[in-house]
Amino acid sequence: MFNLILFGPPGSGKGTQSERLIAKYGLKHLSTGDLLRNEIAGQTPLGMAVKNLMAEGKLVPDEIVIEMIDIALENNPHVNGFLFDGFPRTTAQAEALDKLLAQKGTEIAVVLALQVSQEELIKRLLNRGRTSDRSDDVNEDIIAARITEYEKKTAAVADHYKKFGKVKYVKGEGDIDEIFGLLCKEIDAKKVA
Ligand code: B4P
Repeated sequence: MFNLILFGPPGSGKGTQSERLIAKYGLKHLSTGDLLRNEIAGQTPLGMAVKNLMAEGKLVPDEIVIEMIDIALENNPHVNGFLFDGFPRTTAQAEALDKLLAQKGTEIAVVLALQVSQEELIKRLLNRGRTSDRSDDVNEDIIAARITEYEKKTAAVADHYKKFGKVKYVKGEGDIDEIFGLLCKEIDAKKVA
């Protein structure tokens, strides 16, 4: 199994690049953002519980996302590997993921960390807010709250995986195809190693 984490601040291109990577490498895409938005769209009790937090740009509680990932791993026993997008977002989530994968006799092969300036992140998210129905992209205050959550709680996830030498930084600004090429280069290097 080849499991990777696509890491980066909100708007760094995780969702965009994930779509291409899963098509090329045949990985199962697990985006906690998508899973949570599906719960909201389906008006499930879980969706109702997280709706306001997400709209305010705050992270949802660790127990909720860890449980969602646990179920998703159980439901996909025969895949080539997983691409985790937007998860883990806290050190507690990273430790839980490592444990769940170890129970299945596998681990994270690489963490690809997209690097994008704050100015560009805000520009991209406001732009998406104009064309999508994502309530967390509509104004600069909510976007700033998401970036603050990232700095306070999520940036530490890279430090967690750095301890195991698993983090590779990739320039996340510029042409989407070019960034995809850089990500593929890192994955291919890991696959032959
Ligand atoms: P996510 O759904 O993960 O959303 P995101 O961080 O905003 O990034 P996303 O992947 O959507 O955007 P992308 O960078 O691809 O999270 C949303 C919320 O869910 C969180 O705030 C939180 O509340 C909750 N949540 C999710 N997971 C959680 C967890 N594990 N724990 C707790 N809470 C959790 O793209 C952004 C825009 O940039 C797009 O419009 C795209 O077209 C554009 N773009 C991409 N690449 C570009 C490029 N190279 N050049 C120009 N534009 C580009």
